[in-house]
Amino acid sequence: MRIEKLADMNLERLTRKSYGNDAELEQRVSDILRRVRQEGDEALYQLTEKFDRVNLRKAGLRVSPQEIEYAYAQVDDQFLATVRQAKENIYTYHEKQKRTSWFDAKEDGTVLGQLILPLKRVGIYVPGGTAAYPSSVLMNAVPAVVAGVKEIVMVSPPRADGTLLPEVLVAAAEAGVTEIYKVGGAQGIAALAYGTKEIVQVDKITGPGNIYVTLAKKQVFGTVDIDMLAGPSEILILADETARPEELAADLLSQAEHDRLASAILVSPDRALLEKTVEEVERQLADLPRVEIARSAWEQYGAAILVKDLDEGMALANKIAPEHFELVVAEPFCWLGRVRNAGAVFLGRFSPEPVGDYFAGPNHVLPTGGTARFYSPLNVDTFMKKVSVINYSENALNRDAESIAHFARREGLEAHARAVEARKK
Ligand code: HSO
Ligand code: ZN
Repeated sequence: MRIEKLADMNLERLTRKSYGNDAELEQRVSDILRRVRQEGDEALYQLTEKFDRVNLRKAGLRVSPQEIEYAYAQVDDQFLATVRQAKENIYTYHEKQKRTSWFDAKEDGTVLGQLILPLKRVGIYVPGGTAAYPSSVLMNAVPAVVAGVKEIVMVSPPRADGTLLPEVLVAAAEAGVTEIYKVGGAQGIAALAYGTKEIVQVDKITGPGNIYVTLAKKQVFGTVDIDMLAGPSEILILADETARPEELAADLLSQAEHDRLASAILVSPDRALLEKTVEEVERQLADLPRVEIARSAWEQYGAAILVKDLDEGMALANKIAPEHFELVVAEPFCWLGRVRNAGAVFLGRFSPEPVGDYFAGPNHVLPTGGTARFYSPLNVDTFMKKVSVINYSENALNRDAESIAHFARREGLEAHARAVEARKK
C-alpha cells in the first residue's frame, strides 16, 4: 500500500462501489419476486430447496418454540449475559429518541397536531453464512420494540441442516422478535413484502443482505417501506500525530474483515504515522482468521492518504461521507462541529469502531456508499409513522373561509371552495 497525496489522487476508486446496476441480476430477482407473489409458500419451499438445499417441509418454515429452547441450551452463559447487556444499552439509547404524539391548542379554539404511531408489523432480514450477526438482530429489533411495534417478523436463510444459528435465535428472542421464518434471499423479502399463506405481509422491511436481498428490497419498495440500501462496510479514520499506529491498523482491519468490498481509509497530515500504520496493517493481517477477505478489501478499497492539515482531512471525510468516521486526534470534540456527512462518529482513541458495532447503544445499521449525505442511522422513527391532526373551531373557519375558497378557485376546484363556504356564517 502506497501513501497517496490527496492532491494527486483519483478518489473514484474509493467512492464508486455500491452494489451495481446489473440488469441480469435485477431480472433474476424480479423473477423470484413474481414466483413468490403467484405461487406463495410453494415457491418458498421450491426456492429454498434450490438455493439453500433445505427441505422446509421437513425442517419447518416457521421456527418453533422448541427450537428456540434448544438454541438457549446451545449458547453459553457468557454469550447470553453479553447479549442481555448489549440489548439494554441499545434500548436505553433508543428510548431517548422516542417521540410522542403532540397537539397545539390555539386561542381561537383550533387544535393542530400529529399522531406518532408505531408500524403494526415489520420484517427484519438477517443474512446467512458468516454474516449472520446476532448483534444486527438486536440493532434491528430493539428500535422496533422501543417504537411500540407489536409484530416483529424475522426471516433468515436456513443452514444446510435446516436450522438457524443458535446465537441468532437467542438474540431474536431476547430482543423481542415475535415470529421467525427460515427463508432468505429475494424469496424471503418477497414473502415479507407480498405475504403468503404462512407469512403475513409486513409494512416495512429492514436489515442488511447480499446483492440479491438488496435488489429485492429495492424492487418491493412502494409495496412496503424499506430502511435503506445497505452496502459493504466502510471506515474512515482522521488521525493526527497523537494516534498510535497499532490501534489505527486494528480499527482499519475491523471493517476490512467484513467483506471483500469493504473500505478502510486512513487520512492524516502526518506522513510517518501513515507509513507506520500501513506497516502495522501488513503485520496484523498475517494472523487474522479472515485474512483473505481483509487483505483483498485493504488492497482494493483501502487507502492511506496524506493531507495538508486536519482541515483538508475533514473536508475529505465530509466528501466521502463514510459509514464510520473515527476522529483520533488530540481534541476530537473541537472537530465534531465540522462533521457534516457520516453514519456514526467515534471520538478519541478509546472509542474504536467495534464499541459501536456491539455495545455502546447507538445503532450499527448505518448509511454506506456516500448515502450519509442524506440518510440517517436506523432509529426509532424508522419504525414509526405520523398522522396529521386538524381540528378547526367555528370562529377559525369563519375567519379563514374566504382565503381558503379563494385559493381553491384559483386552482379551479369549485367543490373545495363550496365545502368551506357551506359552513360559513
Ligand atoms: N460494522 C457492521 C456491523 C457489524 N459488525 C456487525 C460486527 N457485527 C456494520 O457496518
Ligand atoms: Zn463491524
